[in-house]
Amino acid sequence: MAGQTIFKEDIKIKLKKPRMYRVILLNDDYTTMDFVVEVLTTIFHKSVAEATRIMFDVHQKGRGVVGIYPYDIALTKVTQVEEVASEKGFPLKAVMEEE
Ligand code: TYC
Repeated sequence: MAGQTIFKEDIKIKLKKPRMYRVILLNDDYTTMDFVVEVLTTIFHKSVAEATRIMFDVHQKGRGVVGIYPYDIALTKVTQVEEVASEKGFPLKAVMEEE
């Protein structure tokens, strides 16, 4: 409105924390260990040492958290895992769960 002053003190900025999602890798009997490490280094940017640790953890426990991301990024990573795995004929799967 013309002639009105908006005081800085009256402006409330609402910053909502984004909901975050765990990306979880699932074990299977067919995907090679090397391929899982490759997925973790390329798609999830883990070091080879960390990727190897996560891979063995998932291999032993059946599933494991790879990372926690906002929705779009988590979904992209889950989709990328599905894509690269099916290209190679591996059943490797990742799922996402809200934190
Ligand atoms: N269990 C697989 C094997 O023995 C290796 C593997 C690890 C597969 C982790 C998937 O998410 C996975 N070759």
